[in-house]
Amino acid sequence: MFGFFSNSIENLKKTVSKTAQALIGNVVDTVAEEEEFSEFVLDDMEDLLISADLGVTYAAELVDKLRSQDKIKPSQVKNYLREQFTQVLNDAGSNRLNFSENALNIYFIAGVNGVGKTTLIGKLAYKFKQEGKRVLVAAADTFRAAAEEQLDIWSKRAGADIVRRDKADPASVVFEAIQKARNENYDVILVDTAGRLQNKYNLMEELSKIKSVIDKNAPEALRECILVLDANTGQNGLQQAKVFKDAVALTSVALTKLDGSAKGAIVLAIAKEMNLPVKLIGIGEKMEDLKEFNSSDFIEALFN
Ligand SMILES: Nc1nc2c(ncn2[C@@H]2O[C@H](COP(=O)(O)OP(=O)(O)OP(=O)(O)O)[C@@H](O)[C@H]2O)c(=O)[nH]1
Ligand SMILES: [Mg+2]
Repeated sequence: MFGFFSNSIENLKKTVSKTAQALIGNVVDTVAEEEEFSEFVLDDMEDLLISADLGVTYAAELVDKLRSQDKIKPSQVKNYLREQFTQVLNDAGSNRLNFSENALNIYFIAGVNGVGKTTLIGKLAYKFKQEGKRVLVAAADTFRAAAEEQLDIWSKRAGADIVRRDKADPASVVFEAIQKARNENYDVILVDTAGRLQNKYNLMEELSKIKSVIDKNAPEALRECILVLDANTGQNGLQQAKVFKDAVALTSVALTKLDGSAKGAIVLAIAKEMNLPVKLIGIGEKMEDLKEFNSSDFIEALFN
């Protein structure tokens, strides 16, 4: 599917190099030369995993497994982490973006303000256009003054069409987009939503209202509810994921701004704590800077 964006492991390695150092390099440097997993060594390891943004619970779990065994030696710590991380990513489910040929595909995009929702939609619109699809974007962020204009610019750039109604109710914009897509045979609707309203409660209310318009009018077309997270927010992203998961049934995560981030371990924390697969990664501000996330490539890039 993503042939157009296919990228070498070498580029991915560059993207995750800071994460690899924080998460694996530092642990290996500290642990591998030790004779055994003493309490002292295990404490150091736990601290390093936590500061790499793996999360307190997950870091403790990884260290506890080493505490209660004597088969794995400190010199094998890299391999141990590799096995653990591989399993967690596999358990969280497939990384492939759901898509059905010859049907309408709706992607609902949510996340707090500034994480990169609108940019992701521009990139996704472009990707689908490159694949010859008919793409409609729905400007359901009617709260922030410049939001619709920004989406308009992205959709023109990508060659997609847009439904926008200044200051209208976001749910009605999505309703209209679904009608238009049906009447005019679109393949894809990308729904852009607000990242900030008067308060968090209002935002969650609005998101579930938009979601229920889709559930009522095109339940068979809803392909993904994607939470967009900024890789640099680290553990804070996990808190965001919990709030959004309660409001709308998330199916996957898009991790943006992974370029240059040292906090890419959030991919693992999200898989572990939320059981959500990361499906897309943003690695820059340009239209082409979107990649399909692939667990085994990610592991490969982290560990080699
Ligand atoms: N480096 C980098 N910057 C990104 C990436 N994705 C988005 N950005 C930048 O992040 C900033 C915010 O992006 P938006 O797409 O406007 O974020 P948003 O979530 O729609 O924001 P709101 O509509 O205010 O909620 C912009 O300056 C983007 O260029 C990425 O993958 N890498
Ligand atoms: Mg936006």
